[in-house]
Amino acid sequence: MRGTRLDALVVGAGFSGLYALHRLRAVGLAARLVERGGGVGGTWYWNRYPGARCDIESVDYQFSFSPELLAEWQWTERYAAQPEILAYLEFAADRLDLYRDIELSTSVTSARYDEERGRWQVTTDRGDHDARFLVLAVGNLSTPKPPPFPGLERFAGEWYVTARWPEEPVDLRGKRVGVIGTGSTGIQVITVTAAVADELWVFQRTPNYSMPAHNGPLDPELQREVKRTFASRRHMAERAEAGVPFPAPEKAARDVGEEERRRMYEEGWARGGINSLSYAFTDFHSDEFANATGAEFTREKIRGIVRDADVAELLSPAHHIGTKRTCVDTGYYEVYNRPNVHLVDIRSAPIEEITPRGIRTAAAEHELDVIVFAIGFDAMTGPFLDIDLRGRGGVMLRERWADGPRTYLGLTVAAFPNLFLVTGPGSPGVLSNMVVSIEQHVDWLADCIASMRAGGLEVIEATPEAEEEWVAHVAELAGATLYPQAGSWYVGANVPGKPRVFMPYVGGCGRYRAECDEVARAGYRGFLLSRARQFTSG
Ligand code: FAD
Ligand code: N01
Repeated sequence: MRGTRLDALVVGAGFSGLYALHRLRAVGLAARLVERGGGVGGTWYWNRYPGARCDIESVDYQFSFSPELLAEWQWTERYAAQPEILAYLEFAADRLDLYRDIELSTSVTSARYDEERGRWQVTTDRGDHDARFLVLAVGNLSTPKPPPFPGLERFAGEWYVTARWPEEPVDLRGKRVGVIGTGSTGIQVITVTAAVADELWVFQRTPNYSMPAHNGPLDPELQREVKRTFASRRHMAERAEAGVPFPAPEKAARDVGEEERRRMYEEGWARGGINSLSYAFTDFHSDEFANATGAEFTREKIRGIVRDADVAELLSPAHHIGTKRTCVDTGYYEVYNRPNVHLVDIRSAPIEEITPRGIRTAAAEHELDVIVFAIGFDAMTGPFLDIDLRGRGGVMLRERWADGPRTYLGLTVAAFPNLFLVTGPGSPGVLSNMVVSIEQHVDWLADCIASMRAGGLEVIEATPEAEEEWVAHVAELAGATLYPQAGSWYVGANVPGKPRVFMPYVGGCGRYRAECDEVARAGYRGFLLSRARQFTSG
């Protein structure tokens, strides 16, 4: 088994894979890309559910590397909807002439590192590839959780998983719809569906904090200004904690009085967006008091919007705000004032089964025409572990990560030479504007490969010591915050049996970038680099 001989194989055609293919070509590699979906776009190809849109402002949630793309593309809204982001990625693939090296409707099933030849043998469901470098741009929210409820096969109505929403339109008008899940996805589906469904039943296990989007058409003048100043805007985002171009907070919550705190939160709420409140104070994610002020402010807002006090109470989250990804909405809490929307608390009365007629909880049976599963993803590790990956000596990634993922810089794994992960565990990706993290990761790995080629080197591999140190560093940073305390997908708590390890790097995009740059400047410190099988320490 050898297959098509390549310098690099990229897996995944979302933001990450498209940019990786472009950059690897630019450094002179014969590269190809394989993608499971029938089109490019990744997240934005699969998540066609009603209400899907970004929670980072459109003008920041786009590529920065190409002046041509930037000049030509016009965003229509402050937060673009899924069809527009998908169209943007198709436009980018077209303009960058990527399609000729993309194989769609193709899944990588396994990849084995051949030590003798220093190459990856990759198996797909449509043929094999033989590549020097393997770039897994497989996403971290791309393996949806299958519905775990007994009886689903007997349900007489229609049912949909949000991240596998069909391409043909689904008509929810006049139907009795049940939505399970109130994360970012559920909140978007619920808000839009409430206006069209006859009756909407929301099955909520845990409420989430949601900030107003204040979405609307993008002012053309503002867009022109953004284009004109884009380089400095992106430069600021790249050095900020969350990859967005806002100045870092300067004060701790205790440094200001209650009145001033409230004023700052009100200002944030009026501005809207995912960082409405969290950008107020330096210690928002690390100090109990600071965090409690933001959480209580939001709960007050919920009580102010939702007229039924019992429903408002049920919608009020108890976890530390921001330690699960904060949602962004357009009228979410308001939908609970509608007579056709019913909140079902499945914390106190869990779902027992799906019946032919609907959903039965421990308290009642709800008759439904449609069930929507917005129950999330096997996040961060799922897409990597779905592939049977074997490194040096046949070691399996599934075994190496049995107690939780281990990476060096979130980009590489010891014993898996010439393998690069994009936004892997141990990277700041999921806590940031992902496009900013993706561009940084891809630039770093492409520069690394270019520098290897310039030096006549063929193999790069993280040392176990460097990996160990990085894992400890990621855990230490997280331990100084409130993040690990939440039962979130960041710690694997949403998938039964998954190791409870806090996976993202919480030090922020700016610090992470500096650390990666320093590793490169020091001759790829923490890596072994070799010509053939003769290693030289980096
Ligand atoms: P993806 O877009 O997930 O692409 C990975 C691709 O790899 C997929 O198409 C998948 O089919 C393919 N793939 C996986 N495994 C295989 C395999 N074995 N073989 C072949 N192909 C494979 N982030 C933000 O920063 N801001 C936002 O506003 C935002 N909104 C989001 C909204 C939704 C609904 C979701 C689910 C996520 C959102 N995210 C957001 C996160 C989002 O995933 C990233 O912003 C970004 O789109 C990820 O790009 P990617 O290329 O890394 O991964
Ligand atoms: O998934 P989630 P998501 N029985 O895991 C519930 C990004 N994103 O798809 O919390 C009953 O957050 C679960 O309840 P609980 C963003 O990064 C962004 O919504 O486990 N309920 C929860 O309510 C986001 O964080 C946007 O108690 C079950 C929900 O389902 C990430 O993707 C839009 C259950 C899952 O929430 C994932 O978001 C969409 C069960 N067995 C996604 N299992 C933007 O706006 C799960 N739940 C940009």
